[in-house]
Amino acid sequence: MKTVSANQHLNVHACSLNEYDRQKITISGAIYRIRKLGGGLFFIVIRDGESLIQCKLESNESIISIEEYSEGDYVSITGICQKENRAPHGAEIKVQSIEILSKSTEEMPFSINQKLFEVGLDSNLNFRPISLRHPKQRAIFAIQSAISMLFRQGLSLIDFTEIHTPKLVFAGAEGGANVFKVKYFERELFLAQSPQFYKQMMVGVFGKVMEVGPVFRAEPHETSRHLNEYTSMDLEVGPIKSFEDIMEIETYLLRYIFEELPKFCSAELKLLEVSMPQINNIPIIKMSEALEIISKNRKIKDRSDLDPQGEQIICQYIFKETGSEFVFVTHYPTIKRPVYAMEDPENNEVTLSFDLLFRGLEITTGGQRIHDYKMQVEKMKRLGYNPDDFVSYLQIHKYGMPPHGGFGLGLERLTMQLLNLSSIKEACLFPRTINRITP
Ligand code: AMO
Repeated sequence: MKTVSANQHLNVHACSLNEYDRQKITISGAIYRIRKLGGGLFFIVIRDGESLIQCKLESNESIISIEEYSEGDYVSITGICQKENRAPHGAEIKVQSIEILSKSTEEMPFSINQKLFEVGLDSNLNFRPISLRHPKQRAIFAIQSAISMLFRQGLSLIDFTEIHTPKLVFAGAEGGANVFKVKYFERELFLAQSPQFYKQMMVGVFGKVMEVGPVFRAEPHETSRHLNEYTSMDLEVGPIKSFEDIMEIETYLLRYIFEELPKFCSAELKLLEVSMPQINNIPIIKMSEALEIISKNRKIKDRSDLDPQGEQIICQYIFKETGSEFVFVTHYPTIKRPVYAMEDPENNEVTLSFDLLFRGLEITTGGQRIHDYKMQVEKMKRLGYNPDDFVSYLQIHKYGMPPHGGFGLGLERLTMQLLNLSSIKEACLFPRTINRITP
């Protein structure tokens, strides 16, 4: 007897059911729905972590009593697999026996077997282990999983090495107040705001490095675009000729991810009716030009950064002019960029850096870094840092570094924009915000 369980045997999927025509098989999963068809006929639909499996039960032919089972019960079903065009994956199981592996003791807080998922954000997040079982919620994270896998795969293909850097760190790399302090025995450490210093250190070792990992920002506000813990997809590379090399790599990588994505999650992309962006060349504009465009729409108070509305105006303008849903905005003001950012030698009020905006939202920051020791120490002093606090980081500058740069791409922000979600919390399995720390 063959056992088909996507949970236990990763190489066998519900979608390969039709390979077992007329054979006796066992599957396991949670009861998704029980449908009475009349004449003693029932459908029990099983959710097996991969997909749905239709099982047909003729109760008058068997000793199985359907009343024993309810939605959510985790069961093991044995029966004969048979072709059925109307069933998911073209096959169903004619049930011979059912074993309950785990009985659901409570009624579901909401239905997860309806086509639409009409549950408010708070209930969705409060009952996250349950809401994520809805096919539409699950689809978000199947797509997200494929994105982060393709990020790593796309960079492996061009010889990047994957690294894993500490999340307990001696200093916040991004400046600002949004750093979490951690009591570390008798000392104080911080939760990493980004892998910035470490990925730079590793350029001196491998030349091209990448990391996908958690980072922490003590955001004291709830917004639709901020989390206090998010997944950062980072790369760092040297030697480079200019920070434009970094934008070229990001263009290649996004093109790769969006071209490959349908191969890994076409059913989920279809279920969520995702409109895939087309990437040819991504338009590039300077921050000063962006501000000019925005000022034609409305007054600008702060000329050092783009606010959310400004980002939307720029994206709408670029889409109208070029058809691109992405735009690089370059040369951000020095006062708005962290201490490691390389200043433009022709105008030190701006940096050789960029943000990438996608459908009205910043999803990436990147740029060239300072590689010269004197220049880095001078900038630290100018910004009020004590270089003695950064001795281990400054080793890279002291002992020779190539011109280098990189970027950080927020996985949840990319997911949110691609899937047209209204809050970043929907793009995070278990979001952390100032008001939410469970589940
Ligand atoms: P930055 O701080 O701009 O740059 O962050 C990079 C990207 O991370 C995402 N992001 C966030 N996502 C969710 N919640 C937040 N609170 C949050 N903050 C940032 C955004 C943003 O574009 N070290 C640099 C990157 C680099 O230059 O390599 C950095 O971390 O998508």
